[in-house]
Amino acid sequence: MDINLEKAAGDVIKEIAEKIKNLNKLNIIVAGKTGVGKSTLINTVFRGEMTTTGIGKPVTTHIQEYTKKDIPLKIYDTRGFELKQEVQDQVKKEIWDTINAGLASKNINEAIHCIWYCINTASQRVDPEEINWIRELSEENKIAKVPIIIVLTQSFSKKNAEQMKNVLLEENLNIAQIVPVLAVDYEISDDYTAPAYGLDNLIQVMGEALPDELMDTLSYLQIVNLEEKKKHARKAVVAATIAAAGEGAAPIPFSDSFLLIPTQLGMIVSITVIFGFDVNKSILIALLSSTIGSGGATLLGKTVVTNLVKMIPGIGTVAGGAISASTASVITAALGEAYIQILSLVFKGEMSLEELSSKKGKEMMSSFFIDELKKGKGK
Ligand SMILES: Nc1nc2c(ncn2[C@@H]2O[C@H](COP(=O)(O)OP(=O)(O)OP(=O)(O)O)[C@@H](O)[C@H]2O)c(=O)[nH]1
Ligand SMILES: [Mg+2]
Repeated sequence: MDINLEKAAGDVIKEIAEKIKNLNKLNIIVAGKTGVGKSTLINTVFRGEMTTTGIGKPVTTHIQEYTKKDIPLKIYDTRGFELKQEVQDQVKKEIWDTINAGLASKNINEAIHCIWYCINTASQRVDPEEINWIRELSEENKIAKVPIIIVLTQSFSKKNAEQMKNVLLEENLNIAQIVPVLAVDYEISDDYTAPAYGLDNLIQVMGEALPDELMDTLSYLQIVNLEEKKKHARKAVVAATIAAAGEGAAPIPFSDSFLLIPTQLGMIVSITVIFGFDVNKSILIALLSSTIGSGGATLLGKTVVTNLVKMIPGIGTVAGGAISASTASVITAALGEAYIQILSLVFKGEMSLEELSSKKGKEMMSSFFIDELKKGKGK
């Protein structure tokens, strides 16, 4: 049984699109006074520059929702939030109405998953009214339990941010976390620019606060935290490795080894979605041919595995026309890990997406794969 490389790559492309289309939608309310940096924050954390290129439409007097085609994210942006008691109460009520409408829908795609309350660190102090407002919001939240994250924006002074965080901590508010960030580099003087930081931390906190059903979505959407993507992608590798090994340790006949391929391709789909890159067919062909493909058109055929086993003694056995469970899992794990490593280089800007299908890209994938096989042997 031969698996055609072209066809496999084409199937993966289709499955990636399908998986992205079916991701659960993430809905976030972003609140805070005018000019604190809400839009800047949203546009730097998530793909799509939602608040500048997305479609905004009013939901209530003070809440505007932003969506964008093909992006599983909805941002509820509060507008005109001033510290006049009357307006404050109104905004709070509008937030509650929005949360309750989401709860009533009993649909994860309509629920509000998180609230970011933004305070500008550069303002030096938190108004007591603002603390009150957050307290009241978090009190009402006791049943709905929507995670509230206080984001200290424009925290170019880490010292001020730390002070502000401590002041807020002393208030014992019922919130998930307080996270200082600087979304974009901040020019302090001609010769000093404070570098952006903290966004990866915000994503880590989100990862802890959101339900599992939203982890793929969060990974796909966020463009600031590589470790979160890697961690999540490794879960897909572990799942595929277990599936590849099968329930028992029974050898997998070569005539059946094509059964492994869907598992491995499914893993490639998951990792691609988590990284969120626009991977095309030639990249996938490059990846597969430089790892589990032979020079020809077959994937994980007998010759491929026999050669790998010969080249790297200790990764398992090929006996009696069968591949052992341990060999299957070592190869699967190595493929997943090699793909994660190469995509990490793209994330860090050390390699372009186009380069992946070049000779250099293929050589790198191949060498990552071999290194991983060596590490995995005898496990
Ligand atoms: N350098 C730098 N500038 C920032 C940062 N965050 C916000 N700003 C600047 O602060 C100003 C206000 O930011 P916005 O993101 O528009 O603030 P907003 O909260 O969306 O404001 P409204 O939509 O009016 O409520 C803009 O000029 C931003 O460029 C940051 O992290 N770094
Ligand atoms: Mg804005």
